[in-house]
Amino acid sequence: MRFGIIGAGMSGILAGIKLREAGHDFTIFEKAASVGGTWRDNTYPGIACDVPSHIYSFSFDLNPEWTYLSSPGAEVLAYFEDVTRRYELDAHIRFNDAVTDVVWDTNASELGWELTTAAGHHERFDFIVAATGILHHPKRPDIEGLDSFEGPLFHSAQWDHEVEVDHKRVALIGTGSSGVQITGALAPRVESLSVFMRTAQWVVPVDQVEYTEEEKQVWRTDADALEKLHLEMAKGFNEGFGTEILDANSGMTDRIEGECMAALAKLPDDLRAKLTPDYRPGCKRLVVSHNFYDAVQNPATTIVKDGIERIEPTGVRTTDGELHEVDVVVLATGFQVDRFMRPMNVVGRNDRTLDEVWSERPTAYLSVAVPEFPNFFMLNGPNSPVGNFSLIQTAEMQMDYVMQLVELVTNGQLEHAVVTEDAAQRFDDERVGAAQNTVWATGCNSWYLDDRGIPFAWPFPFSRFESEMSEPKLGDYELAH
Ligand code: N01
Repeated sequence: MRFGIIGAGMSGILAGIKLREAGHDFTIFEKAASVGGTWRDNTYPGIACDVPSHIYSFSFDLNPEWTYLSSPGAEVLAYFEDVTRRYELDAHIRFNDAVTDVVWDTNASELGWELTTAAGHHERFDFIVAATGILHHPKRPDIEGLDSFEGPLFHSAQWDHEVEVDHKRVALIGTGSSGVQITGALAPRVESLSVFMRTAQWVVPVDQVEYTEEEKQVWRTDADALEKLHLEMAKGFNEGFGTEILDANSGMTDRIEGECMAALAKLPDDLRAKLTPDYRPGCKRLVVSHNFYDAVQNPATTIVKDGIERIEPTGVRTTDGELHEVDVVVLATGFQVDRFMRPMNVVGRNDRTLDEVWSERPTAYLSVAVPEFPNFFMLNGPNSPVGNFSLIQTAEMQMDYVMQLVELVTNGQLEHAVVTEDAAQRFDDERVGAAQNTVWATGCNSWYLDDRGIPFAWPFPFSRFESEMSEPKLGDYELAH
């Protein structure tokens, strides 16, 4: 069996490790020159993983060396590079070659996927694992005059390190997780930081916990202690952020609100008024920060709540008529979360393209499979659990599920792993129903919402995801004749 893996970020690396372990033949296609995905691309000042590092690690490769509870982005990237090296994946990765087409070929005697890259490379595979990420395509905001700005202007995920920001006047548009981390890092460095905040965010204050040499030494020498830490943290996060948070009126939601309100209460009145949200915590992804409340009180920082009228050559004009003159504009405006592997041309059975199937919005049976796309799986695909917990754990569960489907194909129980239309529709109907009862649907705008305003993330308790991924339901797949 031959596997084509698309993407050498966290999930693609995981897929390679699992396939290598099982003795399969695979190639990982990576459009960039190195591994790491989002952690390679996002290098903005202040970047850190706000999910604790000891759960943002592969369960089979825990890392005693994490420096902080939430370690800096460069450290997370170094971890993935190190894993790639130690599991000898480099030789399997085709760098600097984007996949352009993946077509289910029915002409050859053996059915399979014909994969083509931008460089004109063709290869045939029995299975495809699309590990292309969710937060991948930067979203440029629809603001008039964006191209008229005379100075440097760039997206948070495409930070231009050639541009000097120290002692400069900087405009930062967007206050999601990226914008808040950038605010914390830039405020002490710049002449002025104008933070354009369209909607106040719930920002949970946390301590920045640095691990001591003694703690690391324990984890280096006692694998059980390290695993216990990982399991306990994962349990807490999955129960809390994977389950309890779904309920807008849960005790956890109230506790989070209390913590944020206590931090807000220490701010001057005008700042508190600007920064206090008017929706339930958890409706948008919670932002977590150890330095945001200090940064907003830095004399260099101004929180601008007036809407943006347009960008002009010298700055940002707000709806009150004021021109905020700046040297640099940073767009921390998020990602196009409905793209997934597209614009890749993916053509399944009966010439159905993924673009057609997803013409309204992307969906996937149990977040992994799409009808008419045999032996084609996604990691962190549409309807996956997302939020304030580890996407690594999600991808690991999805990959274990995929490996079981592969086994069903290799042992002949399935001719190909292709989910039935009926099963996919049933899942989607239930998912959409459940999604409308979650905190995400309680009156805020966020990247969790689809074009109809319905949350697309996994809306059930995390335990249900674990149970669905533990074993494929054979009856939901087309059985071998
Ligand atoms: O993007 P976002 P992000 N005019 O979409 C604003 C992950 N992540 O890159 O709230 C003005 O959350 C928009 O305003 P509003 C994490 O999953 C993880 O920050 O829509 N403003 C909002 O403030 C996260 O959730 C880590 O009113 C405009 C911001 O831009 C996800 O990435 C770190 C605008 C976009 O926020 C995305 O976070 C960083 C406009 N036209 C990110 N358009 C970890 O530590 C948009 N905005 C793991």
